[in-house]
Amino acid sequence: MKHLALIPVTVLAATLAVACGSDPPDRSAGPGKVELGDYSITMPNPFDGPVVDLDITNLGSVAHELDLAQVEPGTTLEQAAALFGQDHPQGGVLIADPGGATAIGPSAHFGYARTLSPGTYVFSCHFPASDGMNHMQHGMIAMFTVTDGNNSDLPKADLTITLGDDAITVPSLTAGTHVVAVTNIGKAPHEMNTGGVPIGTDLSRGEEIGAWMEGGQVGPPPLPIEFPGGLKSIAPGVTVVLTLTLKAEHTYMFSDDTNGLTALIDVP
Ligand SMILES: [Cu+2]
Repeated sequence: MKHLALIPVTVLAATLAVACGSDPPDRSAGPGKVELGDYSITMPNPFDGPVVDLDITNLGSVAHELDLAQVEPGTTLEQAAALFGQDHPQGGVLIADPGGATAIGPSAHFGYARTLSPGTYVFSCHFPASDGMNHMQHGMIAMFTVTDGNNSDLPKADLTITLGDDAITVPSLTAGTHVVAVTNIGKAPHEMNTGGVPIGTDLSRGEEIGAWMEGGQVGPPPLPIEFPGGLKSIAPGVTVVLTLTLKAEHTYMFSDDTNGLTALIDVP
């Protein structure tokens, strides 16, 4: 499980804001809007799946993640929060860890679309806050139900990134917004942390970013960094369609830290 200590250390490496209404699923076309705040997650519930298409905006002042877990139906938010407070959550109410989204920077607009089997899911953010607690402990957790009634397809992708056991393969990229199908073609689970810095930045300074994030992202980052959103560990054969917005004149790193794989791409 990847619920703790998830800050990518390479650079290149309130209240519970829970959308828990009982409205019928929205069967209108188009992605569901998800808004991230400091520290809240606002999203549709229930969600008419099994294709879950989310249009995510970070309205907060710091980067957030969306850890994703499938839990037993009937699990309470308190039970889920208690589970994710463990170092290695397992058993109990937890059914699966399908793989959510890695760091999404302030003001970033990010798309996350995939198939999820009908069930009960929890999004939460485990990034450290400056007071020693994490964002989830400040209320950044939301539970949602995925139903099985929608026949919509995954968004059509413009580009493909493959996560293999020996390499991350990324095509040449241009500035702007891209719809990217990310597929795990390997035999092991793989993740894709994503970060961008101005071309020419000393990449060995990545650890400074890691330390700044561990400290709760207080003040400006030690060097300019973009977090367009990435993908937590997905199982072999899984495809998630991400919408990524890339800045010109930046070097982007796509990294699978667990497996020590990286791909560096300059966006002109
Ligand atoms: Cu957060």
